[in-house]
Amino acid sequence: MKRILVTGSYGQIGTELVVALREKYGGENVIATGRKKPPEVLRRDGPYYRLDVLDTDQLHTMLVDYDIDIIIHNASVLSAVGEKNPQLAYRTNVEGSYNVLEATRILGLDQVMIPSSIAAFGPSTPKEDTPNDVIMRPTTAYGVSKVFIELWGEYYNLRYGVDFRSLRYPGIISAETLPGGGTTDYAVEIFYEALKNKRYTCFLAKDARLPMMYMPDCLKSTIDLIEADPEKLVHRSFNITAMSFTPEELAKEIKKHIPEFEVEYRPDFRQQIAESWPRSIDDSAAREEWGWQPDYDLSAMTEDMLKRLSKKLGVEY
Ligand code: AKB
Repeated sequence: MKRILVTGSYGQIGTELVVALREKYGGENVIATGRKKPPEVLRRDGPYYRLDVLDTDQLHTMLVDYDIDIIIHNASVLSAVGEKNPQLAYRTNVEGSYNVLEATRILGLDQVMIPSSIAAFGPSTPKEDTPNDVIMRPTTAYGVSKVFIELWGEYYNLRYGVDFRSLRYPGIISAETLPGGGTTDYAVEIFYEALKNKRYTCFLAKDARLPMMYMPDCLKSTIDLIEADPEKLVHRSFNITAMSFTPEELAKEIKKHIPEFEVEYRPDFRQQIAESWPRSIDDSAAREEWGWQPDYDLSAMTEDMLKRLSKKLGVEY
């Protein structure tokens, strides 16, 4: 059985990914790490430690002491926080990922997975059905850091045979842990506000269409790519998507379940970030090379989100 270490385990994706990995590979084989206090769900079924990936000694020691085969490096500063503090985005995303790739190379780990994002694309990228291999000139600190990760990872794959894999996540919608500091965060916040207050003020324009994915699909795609046969991989960084919608379309879908729900649109600086990203994504490379297939569309995701969140918040609708 492979032993996996996950960084950024206490974030939106990390929390649910560790739970899913532990179900599949066994609690003791999945080490959760992060810099915050771990949520209860991660303290129950397996080891958890404080780890700062900028501390290379600590990183190498942990990888050796716990006999790690695969590292999934989820720790990242997202787009909106990155625009407020580009230097922090550089240190965390670029230096942190460099340290993880170096550790993988030096220690000879079996595999390293570092997520990328639709933010790796920029205003000069075709916006509709954005192909896997296309011009990438992002205009955010976060996007620039993601291009570095993809290119450095692919370089290590070619030069040293490091088994680097990456997914360009779209906005991820989930009911367990809130996202922090992204441009697509509205698509999670809107559900909380719809259930709690029946009102939401959206920080993106009503027609800001972006690619999105529900958490169960995010987990499935991540585990599928980790397990994909390396012989079949032509690419190392993959577009991935499940749906694309605007805030207005999402609000309309929620209104089918909560008719009194009202949304006001007050775009802030995040609108400009959204405008620099693709509106829809072509993920045919992922489908062809490792059989990617999403399960949730907008209506299935909305129904499930409302069901789970209403239970969690103790609110009827
Ligand atoms: C963000 O909005 O910054 C992230 C992303 C799309 O990578 N959710």
